[in-house]
Amino acid sequence: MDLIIGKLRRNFGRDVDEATSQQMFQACALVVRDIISERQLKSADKERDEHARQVHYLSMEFLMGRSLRKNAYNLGMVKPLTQAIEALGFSAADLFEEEPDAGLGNGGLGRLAACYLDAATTLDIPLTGYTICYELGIFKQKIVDGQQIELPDNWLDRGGAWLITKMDETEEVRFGGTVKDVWYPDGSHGIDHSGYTTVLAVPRDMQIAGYKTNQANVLRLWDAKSPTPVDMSLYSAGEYLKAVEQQANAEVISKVLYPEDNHREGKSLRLKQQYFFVSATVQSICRKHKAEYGTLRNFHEKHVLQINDTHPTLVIPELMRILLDQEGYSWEDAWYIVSRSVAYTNHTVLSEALERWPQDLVESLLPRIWQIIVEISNRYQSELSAYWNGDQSKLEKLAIIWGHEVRMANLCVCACSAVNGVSALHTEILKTDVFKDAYQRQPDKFHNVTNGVDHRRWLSEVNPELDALIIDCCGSDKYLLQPDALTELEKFADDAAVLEKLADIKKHNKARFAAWVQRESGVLLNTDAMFDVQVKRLHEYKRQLLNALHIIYLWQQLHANPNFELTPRVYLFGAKAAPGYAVAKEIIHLLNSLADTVNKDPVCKDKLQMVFLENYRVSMAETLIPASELSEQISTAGKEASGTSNMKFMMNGALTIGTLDGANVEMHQRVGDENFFLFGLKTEEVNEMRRRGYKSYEYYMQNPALKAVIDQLTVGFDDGVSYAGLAKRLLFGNGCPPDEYFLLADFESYRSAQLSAGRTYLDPKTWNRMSLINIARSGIFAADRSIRDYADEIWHVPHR
Ligand code: 26V
Repeated sequence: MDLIIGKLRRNFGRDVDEATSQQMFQACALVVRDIISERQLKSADKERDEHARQVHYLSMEFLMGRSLRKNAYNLGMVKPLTQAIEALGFSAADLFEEEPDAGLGNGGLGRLAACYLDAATTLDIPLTGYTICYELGIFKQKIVDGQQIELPDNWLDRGGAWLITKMDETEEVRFGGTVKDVWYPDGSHGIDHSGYTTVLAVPRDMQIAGYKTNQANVLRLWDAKSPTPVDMSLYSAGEYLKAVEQQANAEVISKVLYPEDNHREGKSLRLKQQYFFVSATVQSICRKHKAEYGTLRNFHEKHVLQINDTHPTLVIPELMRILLDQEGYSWEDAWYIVSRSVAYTNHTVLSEALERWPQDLVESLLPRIWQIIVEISNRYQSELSAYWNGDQSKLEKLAIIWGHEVRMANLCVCACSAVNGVSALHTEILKTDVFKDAYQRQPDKFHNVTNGVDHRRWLSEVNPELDALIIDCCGSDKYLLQPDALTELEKFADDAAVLEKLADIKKHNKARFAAWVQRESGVLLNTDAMFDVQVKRLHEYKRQLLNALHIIYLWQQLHANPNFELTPRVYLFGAKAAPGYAVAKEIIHLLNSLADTVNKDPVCKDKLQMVFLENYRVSMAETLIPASELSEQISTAGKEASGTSNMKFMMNGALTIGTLDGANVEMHQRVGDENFFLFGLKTEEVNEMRRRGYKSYEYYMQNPALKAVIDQLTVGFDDGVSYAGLAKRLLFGNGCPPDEYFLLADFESYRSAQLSAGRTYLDPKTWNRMSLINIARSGIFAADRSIRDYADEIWHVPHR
């Protein structure tokens, strides 16, 4: 308590009775930060003394969410912190709500990185995360007249309390200019790079605490700064505007997170962002390594650089550049080190998301890096040509540079010691399809590491009552460090008292979430109905539209037949659309039009409610997921690499209605048909139908109920807006194949799975038993398990 008071006085010049809750939040954050900092310094000293091997996790995104309660949790001080806050006259719960989400990510990929920081630290692995210190995180979503509006997310004013700026560890990153070969008198070769623009990369470190360990790690966020605040030479020449412009050009690099998710955006600013954070990161690692060892010869023995999706691929040529140009190593020596230091995780098979950069952009922005890529590409071509006896079709598919573009995934596959997918099915698709030929040539390079989530955050912290029940049943909190121990819960699958408690907990969580929604938006949720939830980025492959079509069907049936069988439902949606993704935005509009219509319709009263939750984000998920009963994981088979919210729902006792896609396959395998509402085409069937020429129109013509639903899109709803465009897209396509994601083909199967979920819900004993089994078998989806897999199979580092 004294520590908090001290921070208030020294940092804000306020006594407790004058402090705003924002200042109070920041004071608490600073106190907690100090504690982690001390630990972090000790961890770093120990690692240096022991010359420990280190992991570096490079990711354009870390979707951290809030940190105060989480850090307190890991330090075992939630109780004392809460007591101190309350003793000072504040509500702890309200104070935790004061913290803005650190929204430095789009969705699953960024949130996964955040979960992995926690797990690696908890497992005593020296791991550093690297990303960009975006001034603006993922945009804030507002719904106005049913449509998405984007607002800037200025998180740093308060969220900045977690960051420690290390000016003395600033790195310089160079863009543009020209490169010339130089030969020195001794016959050696060098590179002269001139006319470049320098941008400073200033580290702002976030300290990461582990659970029940003294280990602490760092997430390093690079902030872009201009080397001269305003270039005075230009200023005196009367070029004031030019000087200011130069500064703005440098600092714009860390201004904003690109909000495209699973879609390529060939903008030069995005490439600048990638090189900026990668170059700063590699230089920083090399600088520390040289200070410790005096040479980079043993670099690969001491470091592994994990490339999170292809966004940080430029680490490969950047490390080559340092070894060649600064250390003067031969190409062979440099390649030996680089290829043993990097590993790549693929997170998507969508072809529109696979990164390719135009040659002229790379060449003009990064002339030296371009030369190195060309050399890597040429050498790879010769190797492949020898292996495939010059088979052009293979060479074309595997090429790094092709059609004046650089293909980042192929560069990763070429250079990395390990390539992994993020679920069993996804890895299988990588091996048999996306990277088929590379796999055939080097099968040992390919691994699977199924994703996992931080179960301490996503179960214990956000669902304290469930945490207490588990501890009570299992006799200890062992599951927190050994998630597999959750299986002990299964002994209680037929224990009526435990099942009832489980149901009570869900009820409380529903009430808590409903109260939150009412406070935030005034909407009143029917807590007696089943909470059926689909929250994730809006993308056609995730099929929010299939869910909507089914709701239209229910609504029509209620009209046609007052006795229509329907278990009361509240359908909850949350989804942000990429600002430039028109179809996704239209689907959001549809969800809102439909929700308005359904909610006002007397025939739906107490039976059917539908709510679009504005601005879905990590902190919303933390109260929503514990309150959820049915988890919608309904992507077209073969499209969702893994999914991670599916795991969070499972841990919190929601049942899944889902396709055999991503990690759903492994969830279904663990709980069996009887504890999962499975539906839809399988990956192979989807591929087969695509080969044969899928005709969605036939489903439309042969199923009158489905036809009525699609026709309703054209007619529209109460607000008079027509969604004919979406109907046309489903039936005829529009610059794309008709119904590219097989909604019509899966409709009947989805309808019947929905019906079955509804019926099961009416039998609480069965439902609660299924729920308990899902929780008990969810341990395998803890991030601790994933990180152990990475540590053993890819990083080769010890762990607890
Ligand atoms: C791609 C791009 C392309 C360029 C513009 C910006 C941008 C931003 C993000 C991405 C990443 C797309 C890949 C992705 O997010 N994959 C998701 O990864 C999750 C964690 O492995 C996984 O659970 C999801 O299934 C997968 O869609």
